[in-house]
Amino acid sequence: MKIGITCYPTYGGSGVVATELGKELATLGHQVHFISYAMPHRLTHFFKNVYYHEVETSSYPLFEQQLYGLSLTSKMLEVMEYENLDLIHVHYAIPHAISAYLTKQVLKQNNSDVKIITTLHGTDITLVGLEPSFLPLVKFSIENSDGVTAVSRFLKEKTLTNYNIDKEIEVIYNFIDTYLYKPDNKKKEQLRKNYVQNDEKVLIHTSNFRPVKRVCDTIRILSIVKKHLPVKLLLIGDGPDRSDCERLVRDLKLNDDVLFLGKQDGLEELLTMGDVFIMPSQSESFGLSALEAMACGLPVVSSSVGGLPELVKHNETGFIAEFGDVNRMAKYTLDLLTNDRKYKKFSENARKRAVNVFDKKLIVPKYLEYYEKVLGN
Ligand code: GMT
Repeated sequence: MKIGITCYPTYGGSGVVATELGKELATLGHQVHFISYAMPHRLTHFFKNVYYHEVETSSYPLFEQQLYGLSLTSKMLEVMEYENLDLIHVHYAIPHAISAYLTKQVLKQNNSDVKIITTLHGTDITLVGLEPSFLPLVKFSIENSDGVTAVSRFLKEKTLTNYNIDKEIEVIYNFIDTYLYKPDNKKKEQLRKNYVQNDEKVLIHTSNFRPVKRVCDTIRILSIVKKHLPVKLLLIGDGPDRSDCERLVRDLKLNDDVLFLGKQDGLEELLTMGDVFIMPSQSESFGLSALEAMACGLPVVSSSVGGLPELVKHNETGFIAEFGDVNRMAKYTLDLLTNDRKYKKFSENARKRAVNVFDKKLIVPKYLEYYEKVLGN
């Protein structure tokens, strides 16, 4: 197949899923054309069968706002003209799905066609898409995609009810390369020497530090756990809430206990040095970073919002608690860190669940089957 993929190229989970999917499809022999405003950050080097088309935006003084959606449509049309794609798969509805729809309409004028598949990832449905300025277009673009997938059952239900849509939506979970993301005790020991003392436990959180992630809650959880055992919190990533978090750390006098590592590549290595992964989000359609941690053998203590209960099996691969309930999350964390047998069992369960349910070898074929279905093959 010849497949176009549009996604946000930066650090967000939707871009990661889109890029890893494209790389896998290319490995399977399909031709993949990424169309975006920058090179997706996981396209680190040359991959056979992968092409990248950069969307240029105009900075003409009349346009106070950038017209990205229109520039993207033009680039999709250009790629279609020269590459004759079978389908365009857009990740994150806004504005990608509407640009793809426009592309399809222009092609129709020339008696040509392309199938459009939209994958809904999270805040495109639960937050941004609900803003009155976006809602009608998000609804329209979902209704007029040839195929729609959602990354959890939760997100599918939210889409159908919040937008009053009557459309088949296929649930295809996020996936992980469990060969790359795996427990590694040797690496764990080496890395820990750089950050923590021998007897200290390590809590890890990775995110883009947006308010929905509630990163400050990870610090509150640490401050409770720390009263009972030596422990450090590694915060990986950056974003709007970082300054608030740093302020809270100073207020609670936890300067030596919370390490801000900023944006990092090579997460698969850093995660191996953690003991428990903390995800206290207020909204989370799936929780890809929790899956990355599970694949590395880290039990997850998370909130119970959105699609998280579909990923984290309570009292088996970790624990879930109501969002904001830092006392309960701290209690669960302590329970894991003070009971070696339980910890070992949960760690094994987390790894097993990642391998048996969410490995890329199981999920990527589901996308391919869905492509075939939409193409009518
Ligand atoms: O919806 C977002 O906030 C953006 C998106 C992203 O690009 O990071 O995140 C969502 O997509 C991920 C990949 O499918 C999911 O694992 C995340 O749970 C989801 N984020 C939220 O729902 C907040």
